[in-house]
Amino acid sequence: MGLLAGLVTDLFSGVVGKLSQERTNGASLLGTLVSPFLALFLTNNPLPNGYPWGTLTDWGTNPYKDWPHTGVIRTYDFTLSRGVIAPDGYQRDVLLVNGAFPGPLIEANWGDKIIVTVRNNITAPEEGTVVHWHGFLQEGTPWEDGAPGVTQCPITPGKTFTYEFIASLYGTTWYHAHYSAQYSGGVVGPMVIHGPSKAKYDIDVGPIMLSDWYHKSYNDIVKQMLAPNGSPRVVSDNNLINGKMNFDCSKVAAGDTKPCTNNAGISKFRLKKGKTHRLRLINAGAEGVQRFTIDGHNLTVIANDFVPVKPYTTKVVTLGVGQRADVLVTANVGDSNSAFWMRSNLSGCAGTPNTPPPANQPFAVAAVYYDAADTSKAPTSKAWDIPDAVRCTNDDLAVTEPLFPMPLPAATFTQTMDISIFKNASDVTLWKFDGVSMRANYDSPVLLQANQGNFTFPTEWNVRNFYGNSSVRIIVHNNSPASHPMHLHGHNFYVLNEGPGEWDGTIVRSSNPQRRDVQLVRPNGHLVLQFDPQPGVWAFHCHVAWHASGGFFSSFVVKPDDVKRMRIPDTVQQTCRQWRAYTSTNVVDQIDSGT
Ligand SMILES: *[C@@H]1O[C@H](CO)[C@@H](O)[C@H](O)[C@H]1NC(C)=O
Ligand SMILES: *[C@@H]1O[C@H](CO)[C@@H](O)[C@H](O)[C@H]1NC(C)=O
Ligand SMILES: *[C@@H]1O[C@H](CO)[C@@H](O)[C@H](O)[C@H]1NC(C)=O
Ligand SMILES: *[C@@H]1O[C@H](CO)[C@@H](O)[C@H](O)[C@H]1NC(C)=O
Ligand SMILES: *[C@@H]1O[C@H](CO)[C@@H](O)[C@H](O)[C@H]1NC(C)=O
Ligand SMILES: *[C@@H]1O[C@H](CO)[C@@H](O)[C@H](O)[C@H]1NC(C)=O
Ligand SMILES: [Cu+2]
Repeated sequence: MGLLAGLVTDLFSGVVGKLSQERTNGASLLGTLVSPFLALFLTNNPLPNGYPWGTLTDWGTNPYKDWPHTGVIRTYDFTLSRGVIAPDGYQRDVLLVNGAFPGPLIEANWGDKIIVTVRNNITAPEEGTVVHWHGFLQEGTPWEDGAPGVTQCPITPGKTFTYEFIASLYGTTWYHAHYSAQYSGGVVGPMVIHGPSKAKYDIDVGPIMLSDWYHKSYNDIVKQMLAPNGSPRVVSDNNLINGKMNFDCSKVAAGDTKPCTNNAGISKFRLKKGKTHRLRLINAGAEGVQRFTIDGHNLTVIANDFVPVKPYTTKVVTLGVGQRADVLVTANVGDSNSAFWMRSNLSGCAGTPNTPPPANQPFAVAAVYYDAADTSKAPTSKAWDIPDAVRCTNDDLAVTEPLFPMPLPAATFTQTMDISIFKNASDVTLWKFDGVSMRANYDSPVLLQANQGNFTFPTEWNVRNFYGNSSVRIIVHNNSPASHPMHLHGHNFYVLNEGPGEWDGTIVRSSNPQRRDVQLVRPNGHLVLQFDPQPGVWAFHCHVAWHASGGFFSSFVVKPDDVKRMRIPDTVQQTCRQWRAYTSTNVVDQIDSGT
């Protein structure tokens, strides 16, 4: 008992952290008690009808057709650099956005324009980079999407690229590097787009980022995984809430001389007794499925990804990588001195019911304090007792109903895409998606070639052209014993059904199916989705960083005639010219698919 009790005490006793916030998270203040609540919206001038979005609503406005034209611009300057921090007490080399992990919050109102200048200051050694704005539709601006080899060339070390796009959807999302598995090394940050909400709440607690965490660099992980006879199974070392958690330093491998501090410090949150709070949950990890709870509290889900839903109450929210959930939590459990554990567990999702999670330490905790609670004391609450029957799937599609109803249109084309794992002739384990293991060409993005009117692509780019189809159905067959968070850029897709084995042809609530931008396909199961294309070239891939690295990635060309007519700003071509000039004198070791 002594050993186990010792371990539990270690992991749960970082309420007064042993390391400074600067040492654990650099310039980030997320997860500390000085991190402010968010305003319900940013003050614009004027405010028609009292809101930046005037009379538009989340229940009566079709957000794919109509959004506010605020004329307001939100400008951010990001510098990506190497740094050294210890998010869980184990010190390692990371990549930081403006010196912070997680990176700075981007905040805007629905309909604002967001302009972010990204400077690549990743040196010694140098790396290219690209930043993706997850979940934005990029209507008319697919070149701002940030997918290397798909929509742009990488940003050369020392150079900048300025992204400009309209926040035409609202809710909770994140940005992350999309170059190799770079984002798992630290290039991630939250985004909040304020918009209308039929569900009422008093306080916006802001982003809560959940992420598995690795003590090795992404470069070492990918190289090991993609070595001859390497294992496709990557195991994380820890699980973080807003970039923070403790680690049991006795678990550090013998011979590893990196400094490690027990009880580095966990995240803390403040709730106001009697008030209803909005929590913005984001799975910003590389691989693991998160199961999020707060002891004793119900969670009322009001949005999945960028899609407001009819509120439903649950004790646990399941999030695959890339997924978000906005939940309301009312602080009405106990008196104002109460404190509770917030928990996020990485779930064992590979195949059999008792598969251990792909993590050495899968249990993240944070402390939640009501107004008058002593924030130097650890909570003593007990975890919800939740049956763990289905751990690799999202909430039942029967309960996740969009607030703004949209009936499923007739599909004009159906494409089946199989997921499989194989060994290539060099004994390297890779993924195939619809028969191809993808490898991007950093020098030649699909979008720029398509814009020239050339739609003949090398097989290894794994491009599908859907021409003028108005609604495309995709049947994903998972012939692998792992679950995969499937993500389509530039769209909210309809989720028609998902389950084990083969699809039986039935559709869940065709009058108004769930829409979102990431959905889990379960091990050896199926996922059926459909999307109404908007012109561009859009990545469709598994969001597990390691699987995408192993080739589990495709791109969709849609409405090619419109793509040909697009007038792409010269800065996009300039980024390619800079990159080609750079790579003509520097060897870029493309260690994986590129994305
Ligand atoms: C660029 O990165 C280096 C560390 O690699 C850092 O010392 C320097 O401050 C960074 N520059 C900027 C402008 O952030
Ligand atoms: C949680 O929700 C359940 C079912 O809706 C309800 O019976 C229960 O009282 C709620 N608990 C709290 C603490 O609000
Ligand atoms: C999370 O893990 C804890 C053990 O630390 C367990 O008590 C709890 O039931 C788990 N929660 C879920 C939702 O699986
Ligand atoms: C197998 O895949 C690895 C990693 O992508 C690659 O470096 C190697 O060239 C491939 N081998 C063959 C024979 O295609
Ligand atoms: C179209 O692009 C491919 C490379 O993706 C190239 O091999 C081919 O020559 C190009 N065709 C034309 C007509 O330029
Ligand atoms: C839909 O896409 C398929 C697959 O590329 C193509 O064969 C078909 O012609 C497209 N239909 C229309 C109406 O463009
Ligand atoms: Cu995957």
